[in-house]
Amino acid sequence: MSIDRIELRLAAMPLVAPFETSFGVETVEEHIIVRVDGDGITGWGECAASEGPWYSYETNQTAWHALRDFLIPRVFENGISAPTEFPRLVARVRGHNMAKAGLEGALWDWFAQAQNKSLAQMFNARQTFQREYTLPERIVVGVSVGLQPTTGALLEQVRGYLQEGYTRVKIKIKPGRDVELARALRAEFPELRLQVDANSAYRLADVAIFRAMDDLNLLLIEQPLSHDDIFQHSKLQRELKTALCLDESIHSVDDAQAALELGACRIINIKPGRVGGYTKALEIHDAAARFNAPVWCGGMLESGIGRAGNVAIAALPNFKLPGDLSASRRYYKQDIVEPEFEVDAKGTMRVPTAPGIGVKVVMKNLDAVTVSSQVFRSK
Ligand code: OSB
Ligand code: MG
Repeated sequence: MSIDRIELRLAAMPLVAPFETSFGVETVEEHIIVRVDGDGITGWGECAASEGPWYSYETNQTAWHALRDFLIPRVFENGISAPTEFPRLVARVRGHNMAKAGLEGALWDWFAQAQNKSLAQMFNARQTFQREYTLPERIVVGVSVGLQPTTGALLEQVRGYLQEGYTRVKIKIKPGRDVELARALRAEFPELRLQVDANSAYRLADVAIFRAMDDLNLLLIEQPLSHDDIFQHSKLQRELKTALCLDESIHSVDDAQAALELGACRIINIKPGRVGGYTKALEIHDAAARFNAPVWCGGMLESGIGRAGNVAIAALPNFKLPGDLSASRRYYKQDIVEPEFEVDAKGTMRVPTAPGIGVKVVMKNLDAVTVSSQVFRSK
């Protein structure tokens, strides 16, 4: 079995509505789509980096560079016989986790199809938390709602999502737009499973803001402090009843262990892109379980290609909280896969069962959003 062709495409996908966080606004999501071919099988992956280095230092340009000059040549030179080998194969490349994850995701899809298994089955076979675990047909998912121009507009957005079936809502906060938003939502929806995400916008000195949210029965507070901090978060967690959850700060299983041992958080947001792919995500899933710490699957506004793998991994047993895995239509007018991802009236999503990512890439739709592409071949 061998992969002899790899293609990168920069895809610019217009969002149905601008997505605003404490670090900026996005109106078009640009992601690199990775295609691997060999032995008549095509595998697809998605790199979650974006245009600018706002959420992480990676951008589409740095990811393209890492893929073209280091990661793709490594796969061609060395060959690969299982996607779980990928992290070791590219370990010499420091960082560039999103670039790695884009290629690794395509390899997972390729190998899963070669074995006629779904990604969820592949992942379940590798997790060590509950060996005899039966995969669910559907998982409960959540929706991440960006900052809105007014509190009224936020309430209206959330009401709309609840009507669509979502049962867990995350709102973005930033200094000046925090306690008041959380309070307004709590007053309007007393039973709602609600959480907030600060995307690193605060300092430890802002502890009073988090104390003010401590009685709102939030599921968690996500990444309040610096994107590269663990220690200050451990100090903040000691001041609060509400669980902290780290996103930006966790890049590896070592980071996850350090954070849990230090008490910097009680919950971890696993984004396969941020941690360098599904193999690493599985390790963090297992490590968190040993600390009795639940994990959930974060999102980077992925198209159906990246979403498929995220939904598959979110079906594992220690993904105990609903992920940021919303319906295709919450992000895009038209997804690049078929069938699109849908959320039912109970706020659940089907876990694909067909081989590989389990959804078909619609070439016409992908071509329509492709801005540039490059093909690489093994010698
Ligand atoms: O912090 O979780 C985040 C989107 C882009 C960058 C960072 C984040 C997010 C989200 C959206 O919250 C999650 C989704 O894909 O629905
Ligand atoms: Mg986050």
